Amino acid sequence: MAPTTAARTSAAFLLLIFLLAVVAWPGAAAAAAQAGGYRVVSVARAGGVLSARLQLAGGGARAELGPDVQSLSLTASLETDSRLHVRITDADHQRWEVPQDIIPRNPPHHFTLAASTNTSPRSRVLSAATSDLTFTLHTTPFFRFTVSRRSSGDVLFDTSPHLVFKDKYLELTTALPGAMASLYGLGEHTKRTFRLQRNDTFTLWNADIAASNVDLNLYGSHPFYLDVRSGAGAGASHGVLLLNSNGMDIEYGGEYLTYKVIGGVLDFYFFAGPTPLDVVDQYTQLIGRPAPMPYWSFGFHQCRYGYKNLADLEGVVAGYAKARIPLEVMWTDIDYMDAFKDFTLDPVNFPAGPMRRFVDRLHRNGQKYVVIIDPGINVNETYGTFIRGMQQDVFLKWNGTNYLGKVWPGYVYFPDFLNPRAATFWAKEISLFRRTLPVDGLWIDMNEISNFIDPPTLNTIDDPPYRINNSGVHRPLNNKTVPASAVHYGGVREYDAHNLYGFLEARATHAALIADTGRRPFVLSRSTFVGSGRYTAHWTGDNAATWDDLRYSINTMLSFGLFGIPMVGADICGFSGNTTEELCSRWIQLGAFYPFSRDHSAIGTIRRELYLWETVARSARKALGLRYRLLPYIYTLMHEAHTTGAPMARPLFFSYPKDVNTYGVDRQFMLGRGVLVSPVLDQGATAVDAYFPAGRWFNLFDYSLTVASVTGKRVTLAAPADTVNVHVAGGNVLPMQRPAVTTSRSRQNVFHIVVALSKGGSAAGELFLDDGESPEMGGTRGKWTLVRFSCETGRGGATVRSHVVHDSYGPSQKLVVGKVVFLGLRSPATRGELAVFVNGVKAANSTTGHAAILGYRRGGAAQVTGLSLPVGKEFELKVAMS
Ligand code: MIG
Repeated sequence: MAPTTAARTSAAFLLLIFLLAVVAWPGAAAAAAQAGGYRVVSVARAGGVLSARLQLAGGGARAELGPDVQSLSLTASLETDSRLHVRITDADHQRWEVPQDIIPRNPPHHFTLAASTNTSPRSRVLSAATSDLTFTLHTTPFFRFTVSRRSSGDVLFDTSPHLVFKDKYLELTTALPGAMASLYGLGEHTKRTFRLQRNDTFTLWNADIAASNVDLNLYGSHPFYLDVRSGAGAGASHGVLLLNSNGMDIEYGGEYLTYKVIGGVLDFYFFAGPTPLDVVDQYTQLIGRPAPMPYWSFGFHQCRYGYKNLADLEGVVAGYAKARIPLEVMWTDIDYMDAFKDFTLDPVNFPAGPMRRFVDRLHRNGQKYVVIIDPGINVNETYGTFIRGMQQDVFLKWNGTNYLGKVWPGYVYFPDFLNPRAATFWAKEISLFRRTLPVDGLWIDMNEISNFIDPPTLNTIDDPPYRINNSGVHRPLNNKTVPASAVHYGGVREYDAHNLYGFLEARATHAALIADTGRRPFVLSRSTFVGSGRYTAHWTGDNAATWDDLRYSINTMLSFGLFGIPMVGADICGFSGNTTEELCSRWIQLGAFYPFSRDHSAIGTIRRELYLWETVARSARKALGLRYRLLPYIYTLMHEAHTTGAPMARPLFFSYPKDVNTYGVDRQFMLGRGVLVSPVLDQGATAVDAYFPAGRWFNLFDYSLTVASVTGKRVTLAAPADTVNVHVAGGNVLPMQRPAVTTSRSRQNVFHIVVALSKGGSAAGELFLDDGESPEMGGTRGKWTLVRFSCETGRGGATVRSHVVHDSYGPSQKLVVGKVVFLGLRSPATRGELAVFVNGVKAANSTTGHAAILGYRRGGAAQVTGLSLPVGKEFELKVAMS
């Protein structure tokens, strides 16, 4: 039937206004070639939630990708004073969404702010007095929306009218203010820079692709970015999450960002900031706070793929002891298993009895033991784990039967962790195994899921019409994983849940360890998703022993801090390929400051335990020595991460958001607020070009004042072979402790407080203490102590005060501060005129025997030693200058 004249006229009219819209919208030039777009047919507000119905207009777009969804529903709600939620989905059909138990969400109409709306002929504005975010729904001529910052008027998100919504293809573009916006996140990828570069596509589809490949989709999916704005009000930051587990390409063009997603819904969360720390706080409030990690996990870890037998392991442990390099945790890769079957031991090379005695010995020595497990369960009628898995029917299905994959043990079935029975099965297997070998943590690998079989692509689920840029060459979804058409518990398609597998396995493993040990679990997962930090640490996967990968490890580490997975590190000395003495030496100098510090390497490559070269051993002793001195500070950062989401390893701009020069810095990073690590990242280099934001910076190895500047400054630092540059910024108090070869010993040692004074003469910091292994960290049931330190300087001298915020951890009364080091103290008029007062009483060597000032150096380093101040008791220590 021919269309009526009226219909033809209105279609022509719509096309005209669409073209006008395209011209009006700045980033729309690229989109102009294709039609697409929706009209707003109704808008309503109820209880602070704006709802709208959108109707397809303009004849649809990209017909080759399937028919458009005719009618969409949109809801926008200001869920908290710093979080805006915008969800767009099919108005008439339910679609796949990330399950509530993975990321619990507020149901719409609940817990939203009392918002108001303003209506103009062209738009509808949702805002609230307490929210800095404003949502604007534009109705004319086509639907689009903007998110802006009320306080500055800055437009943060500005969608194009070119919205595409099909069953297997969603597309949305937002305009960005070019170089005024610095973006970070959108992982997991190995990138050459931490700040995202324009004209790049970020593909998210979990894959077993070695991290040594730059720019490819790797093991995890995190569709979250942090946007830091320059210009007036520099440093204003916000975050954007697209909560969606389907495969996607995100194209970043500088002036725009386009999401091309192959399923689910458009579920956006905007986090108002305005500081970078605020953004991760708000983000982890939604996705879950990072799990506390046990104290021991901040010690140094040694691993290798290819340890031959128990004697080999024992030799490595002995090698560390002999070299006096701290070794906290010994690891074993798949080599320990009987024919690579999970929860078994190779009876010849890693026999149960001797292995048990080995682990007991490690434990007696204050050391720990961690092993790997893979998800694939060998199909083998004589294998207990397999038999029990079959009985409990826990495996992933395909075409009505268990999906048969292939990994190290040969043919395998994969536990379907969407099935609650799988978590129960898994917990039982872990518990049984721990009766044979009481491992302290578990390393879960290959959980993308990695499959040695390439399943055939049979239908449009395995091979949808839009091919994301999988593996950089638009490989089918099934490539080296289970089929997208495999079916999980509840009928969920692998197509939708693929990116969740690692998350679910980590959750099950975490729960299993808590249940079996009653202690704080340590889980290390290769594959991750939004919220995985609630359960697991992450390592960056298979890097190569190259100088490039040494460098890029900082980018990935910092990205995972943004993703709410602060416990992260790369394989120190490089995984694949042969490392060199120099590379390994520089790598431990950097890796000693990864939150998760582990040396690991691939089978068939040269060994790289740190004691194997004298120069590497020297670097290790020096760098790890500082790490162990800093453990109280690092562990306090874990508590901060757990309570506020703050990354442990952070980009410089987290501490100096107004300094735009920091936005591109990725060859240095900070631990917490105040410690700056400036490693050597180039072969042959014996100096480092380091950037120091304004302020005073003191070298943490020799306490010298390196920089004092009212502006940011580039400085060339000497970095001889055994040296890594680590500085503390004036204004910080660092709790430190005398080091030891294990953390259980260093934890008993005397504390040293380093007070790095700002130019104004003040400093602050805190110390968190607990037993390091109770499941809860802080909180209402836990036993813990939090002490805040502050220092003020006046004409009379400098006074350090401790304020006990909370104290239910008994040993805080026995552990003592033995030394306070002042950095940047104003020089006394004449030498030797410093006096110490402890809680108002003058402490002199001769009279009290308790405190003495040892030396005063240029740059203002003075130390007070011989103290014995219980950590859990408030004290005041004054250094007076007469
Ligand atoms: O197919 O378990 O990323 O750390 O050593 C390789 C052997 C499987 C990949 C991990 C790597 C580990 C290796 N694994």
